[in-house]
Amino acid sequence: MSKEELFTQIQKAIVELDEENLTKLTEEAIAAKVDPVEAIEKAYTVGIQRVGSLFEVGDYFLPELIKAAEIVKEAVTKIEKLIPQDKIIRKGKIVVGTVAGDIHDIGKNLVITWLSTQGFEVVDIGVDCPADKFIDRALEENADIIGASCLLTMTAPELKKLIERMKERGMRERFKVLVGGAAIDGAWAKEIGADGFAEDMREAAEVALSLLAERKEA
Ligand code: B1M
Repeated sequence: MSKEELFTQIQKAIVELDEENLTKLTEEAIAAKVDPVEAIEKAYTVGIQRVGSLFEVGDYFLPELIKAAEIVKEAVTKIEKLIPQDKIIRKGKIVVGTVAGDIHDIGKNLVITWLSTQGFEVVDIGVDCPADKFIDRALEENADIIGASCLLTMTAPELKKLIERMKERGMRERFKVLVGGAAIDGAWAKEIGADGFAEDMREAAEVALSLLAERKEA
């Protein structure tokens, strides 16, 4: 099977919630030593986004959304192991979580994996994190950057709250703030005063690196 065909089959297995086939196809992808990031972006992410669209139009319901998330999470955990580690230098420390009220973590976990493989030390603070949890952990860990993920329009104001809480606590200059997730864009990130926005996991590492450089210059 060609790589393109394999990716199409993976997307199809996700949309059909066919766990057995997805496991088989994921093993095939691993045996074929596919580029893990390409597979994540072009096969698994596209598949779960299609499930999201079916949910949005009412063809799929919450149980289907949950099932799709479970099988994608498991498959991505296996594929991620193919990502080579950049162990040369520790570039910086980043505390990453999903905002309060939001339990989506597939994208956050991918961002964490990618940042880790790019030389960042990452502290995962989980999902449903209030603003103070980000700040407290960043202080405890002596982090350089706070990274916040947000998938729901309803919880996007939590990102604004995070910046405001940092200001209230006199911490705004202490940490750089990187935000991302399907519910927001670069314009919103700018509007709330975040230091950086990233569309995907690769961009997250690029932006985190530039934020680190800005910190060192300051
Ligand atoms: Co939900 N969900 N969900 N969901 N879900 C969305 C987000 C939605 C768009 C689906 C839809 O209607 N089309 C919609 C939100 C609409 C909106 O607000 N605009 C939605 C909804 C409505 C809900 C519920 C409210 C449904 C309900 O209960 N009625 C509910 C909310 C629960 C809650 O959080 N309180 C809910 C629940 C769930 C599940 C639990 C079933 C499951 C999540 C399981 C899990 O994460 N463990 C789920 C899923 C799977 C989705 C979709 C289908 C897929 C999300 C995903 O994993 N994408 C999603 C539809 C969609 O996104 N199109 C949807 C794949 C992942 C690789 O991409 O997360 O975007 P993503 O991450 C990317 C980038 O965004 C970026 O990099 C990542 C990797 O490249 N990125 C960052 C992410 N975080 C970043 C942080 C950074 C930088 C980049 O810096 C720190």
